[in-house]
Amino acid sequence: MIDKRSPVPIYYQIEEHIKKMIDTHQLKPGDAIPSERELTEAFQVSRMTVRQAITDLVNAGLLIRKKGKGTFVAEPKIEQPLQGLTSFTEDMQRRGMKAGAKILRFSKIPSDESIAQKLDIRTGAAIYEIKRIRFADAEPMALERTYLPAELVQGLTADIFEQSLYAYIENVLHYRIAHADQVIEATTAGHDEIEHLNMAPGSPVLRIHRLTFLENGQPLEWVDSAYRGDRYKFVISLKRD
Ligand code: 16G
Repeated sequence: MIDKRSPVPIYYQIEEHIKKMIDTHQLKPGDAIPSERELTEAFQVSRMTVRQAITDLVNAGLLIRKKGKGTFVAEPKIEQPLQGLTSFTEDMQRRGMKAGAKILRFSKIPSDESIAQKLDIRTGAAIYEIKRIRFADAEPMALERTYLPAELVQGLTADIFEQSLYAYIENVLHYRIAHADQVIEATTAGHDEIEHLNMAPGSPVLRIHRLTFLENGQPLEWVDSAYRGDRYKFVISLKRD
């Protein structure tokens, strides 16, 4: 399985070998992979070579190193389609997972200039500010800060955000959510993500900004969220016209 005369570097051949075992389910999420020593003996290569292969797979998110315990096969990342304006709750339901939320902040405050501009309200007008952790089953996936114009969505309470905001907007307030502008960029975990998403300092985070509009063109929400880079990937199918 490892060809030492091949021009393909040996560490790369080991990576491909482990990847294949994951793809073919010989190694499943949560399984421990053999120790460096065992792999060194099995492949008859240096420990450095084995370590390089494993480090690459850890960096690619396919394996996880747990201090003092060993190296394990990672859970596959959640694939989030980029088409369609959906809520976190709907996304989880579609995957057969349970959406959860933990509210860290719920307050009604005067908007600063920057949020006011985005929500197209005057500076100082009341807004709701909600900070919550979003869970897929019991696993924390994202940290979300949501800002809504208080005049538009009167009577909001914290428990609405433990369930689905979009369900409340559509089924109780009977507004039609129409479209959104969204930006995704790569960053690393800050203090908040390290604390609330159980991430190690420096871990990758996908930061997403969403400005959502109602059918009449009025901005409904400005959302600043951070998704775990080790658990999420975004997919889209493209058509050339
Ligand atoms: C998603 C949206 C967020 C929206 C929330 C409503 C992104 C990046 N963000 O998390 O803008 O407020 O869904 O979810 O997709 P809910 O209806 O489950 O409360």
